[in-house]
Amino acid sequence: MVDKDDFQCDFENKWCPGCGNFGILNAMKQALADLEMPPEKVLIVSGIGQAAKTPHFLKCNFFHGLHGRALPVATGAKTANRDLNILVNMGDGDCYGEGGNHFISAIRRNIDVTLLVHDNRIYGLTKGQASPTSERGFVTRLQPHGPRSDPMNPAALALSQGAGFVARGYVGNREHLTGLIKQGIEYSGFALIDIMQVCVSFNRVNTYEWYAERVYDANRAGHDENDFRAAMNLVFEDKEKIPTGLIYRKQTVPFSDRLGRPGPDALLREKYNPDKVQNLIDSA
Ligand SMILES: Cc1ncc(C[n+]2csc(CCOP(=O)(O)OP(=O)(O)O)c2C)c(N)n1
Ligand SMILES: [Mg+2]
Repeated sequence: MVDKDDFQCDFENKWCPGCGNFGILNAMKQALADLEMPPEKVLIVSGIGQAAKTPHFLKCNFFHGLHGRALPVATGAKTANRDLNILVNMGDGDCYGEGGNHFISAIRRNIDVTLLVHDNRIYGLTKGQASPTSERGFVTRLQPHGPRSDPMNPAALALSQGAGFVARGYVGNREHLTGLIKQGIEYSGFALIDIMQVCVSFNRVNTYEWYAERVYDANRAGHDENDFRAAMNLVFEDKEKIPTGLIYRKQTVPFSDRLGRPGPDALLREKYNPDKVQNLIDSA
């Protein structure tokens, strides 16, 4: 039996008291334990930012890489070892800004990972600049008039690029978020969970109170996650309400199955042979 505490790691944590990241960390542990995933079968990949520190606080395999580049690393890891359950933690800046192109490519390739975006609408680590999901006019110390650009719509972008699993969670609703993470892990293919995460230090607009007035459970309100048109309508809904839950799900062929390699984890079992590599270099 796998327990939530099996993932407990006592590395010093410097997230601010009240940070929404704690809720995501706890929901991840709960989801992994509920699914009976042994830590040695789990790999967490991240980039750079406060969100990207999440794997430091989980006792399992992890790779903390470059800003915006978590998804290419996850693609390589999954391609080499299909047995790994891979979760990717990225911030809104990390994923939708610096790593925006990788985000689109990962969707189109349908890499078999669960992407958790800690979407706090701000660059937290670098102390509060506007991110791709900040509203136009969102004033920061760097942008006294706010950004001039309109915010990105990650769920709509993911749907438009053919994503087979698109969900939106909220840190203030931990049980609901845990359920979405579990469904994302169980999904075969690329799963996006865009998580409304509160940054208590640098985003004084999108607070717990602000979300409490807007967030609702779309599935409970009758949304059918199998209906693509309904999903598209939902993600363009009036901004005064924020639908959360499973927005869209369809069956897809994951990237590892598209490669057509013989065994399920052949690359992992293949012995490293430097002569073969040298021959390849010499023949170029
Ligand atoms: C190539 C590169 N560009 C810029 C930075 C500076 N930088 C570090 S984290 C970050 C953005 C963090 O924002 P987000 O991804 O939303 O994460 P959060 O801290 O809000 O969780 C930036 C711009 C960097 N480390 N590397
Ligand atoms: Mg952020």
